[in-house]
Amino acid sequence: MEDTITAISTPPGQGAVALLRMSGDRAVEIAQKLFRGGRCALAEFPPRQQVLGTIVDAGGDSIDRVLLTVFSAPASYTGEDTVEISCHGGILVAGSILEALVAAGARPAEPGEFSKRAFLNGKMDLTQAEAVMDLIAARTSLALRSANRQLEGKLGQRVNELREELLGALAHLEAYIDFPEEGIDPESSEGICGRLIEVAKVARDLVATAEEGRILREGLAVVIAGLPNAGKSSLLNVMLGFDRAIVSETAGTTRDTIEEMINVKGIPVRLIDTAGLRQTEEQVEREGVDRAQRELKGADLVLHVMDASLEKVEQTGFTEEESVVGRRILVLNKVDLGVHPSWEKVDGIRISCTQGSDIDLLVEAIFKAAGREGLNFGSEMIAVNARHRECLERACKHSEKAAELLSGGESPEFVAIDLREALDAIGSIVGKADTEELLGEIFSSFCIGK
Ligand SMILES: Nc1nc2c(ncn2[C@@H]2O[C@H](COP(=O)(O)OP(=O)(O)OP(=O)(O)O)[C@@H](O)[C@H]2O)c(=O)[nH]1
Ligand SMILES: [Mg+2]
Repeated sequence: MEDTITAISTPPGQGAVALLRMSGDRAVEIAQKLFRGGRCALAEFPPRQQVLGTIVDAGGDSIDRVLLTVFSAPASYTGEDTVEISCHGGILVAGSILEALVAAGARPAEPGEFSKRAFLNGKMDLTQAEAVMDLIAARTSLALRSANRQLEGKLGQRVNELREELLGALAHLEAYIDFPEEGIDPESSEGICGRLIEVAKVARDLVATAEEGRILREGLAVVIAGLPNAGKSSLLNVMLGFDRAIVSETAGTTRDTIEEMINVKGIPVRLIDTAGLRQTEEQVEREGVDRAQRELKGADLVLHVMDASLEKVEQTGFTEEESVVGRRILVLNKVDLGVHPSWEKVDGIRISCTQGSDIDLLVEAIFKAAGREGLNFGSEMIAVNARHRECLERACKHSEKAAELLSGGESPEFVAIDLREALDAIGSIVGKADTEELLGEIFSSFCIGK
């Protein structure tokens, strides 16, 4: 972390302003080399106050008029001295300033390096650093709220509580390891077991939110499928609100899968239009059908579109395997043309894409189907990601194993192995996976003399 790093923090492209960031011990010194303006040297200028001036290149030619702000360590995002430069938002302007900063001694930052430094400098734990990315990537209000909770440290807090429990249990065990002649009395053993089982339970509850986490971060995969000409592409278009896919009366129009993100009452949904399912000799269409079938395999939900104006056929286009996919909504389309009597008793959502009628019923059904996945993560809105899930599952397994060994009368050394594994797994969630702290814990909170 000795380098001073810099990057353009705003997205590439043309805009009113762009922002460059520079962080590290030499940030102020490097900025000073290129900055002309202000009533005093930047090092003396009050932090967090903008100063107007000009950035010049190595030859002294001005690049742009800018507003510059100094954040003195540790009161900055990274915890280091940081300089932010707001310039005009042109690709060349921001790029030239970046080049000048690098020429003056800064190093181009790697992706996520500012947040990584924030973590290493103790500004945030790992879950919070991850939440920064979630926040930026959030596409619905629900995803945003969940990311914000995590950024506030809610998940970190819960994980730290688990960690404390494990550390406490381990501290107890360590004492017995140090004085083996004493042996663990049954009461202590029971107490430790109870703690471990409780940790495993809470960890498992958190694991259960991983599905919500996945949906909020990646979106619910909703695949529109069915026979050719049923109106699948029309459905995609009407749900998107613009003509994204080609619609035509020719069966077999869509070949490539077409994916767009929509917002279903706060739930991000990846809506995927596919080729009509039918046997075909035509090579390109067959590739389309293959692609449709691949999407169906990864679907969270299938919107099975049928033409309700035609007589109901047993042939659905789905293979036997696809037909048993549990989550499917039958969509009976083209009701404006009249519904064929054979559909009378069939349970499905009746819509017309051309008239846009009852699409809201379908949206409601999608929302409900997503709800079945349990998008109910309580008021705390904690929804773990895949990494957290893996760590939590590991912690769960080892806590339970340790409890089992302990209650089976295993020696404390043996039990401690699993306990440390559990602790390591839990610690990796927030980025504390060392055993250094354990020593402190043992001697500060534990009375050896018992
Ligand atoms: N009357 C009526 N026609 C519709 C409706 N929805 C779609 N259509 C028509 O049905 C035809 C096929 O629509 P598409 O959306 O292309 O059907 P598709 O399922 O995507 O077809 P493929 O891509 O070939 O599998 C077009 O002529 C649409 O205008 C509807 O609700 N009512
Ligand atoms: Mg189509």
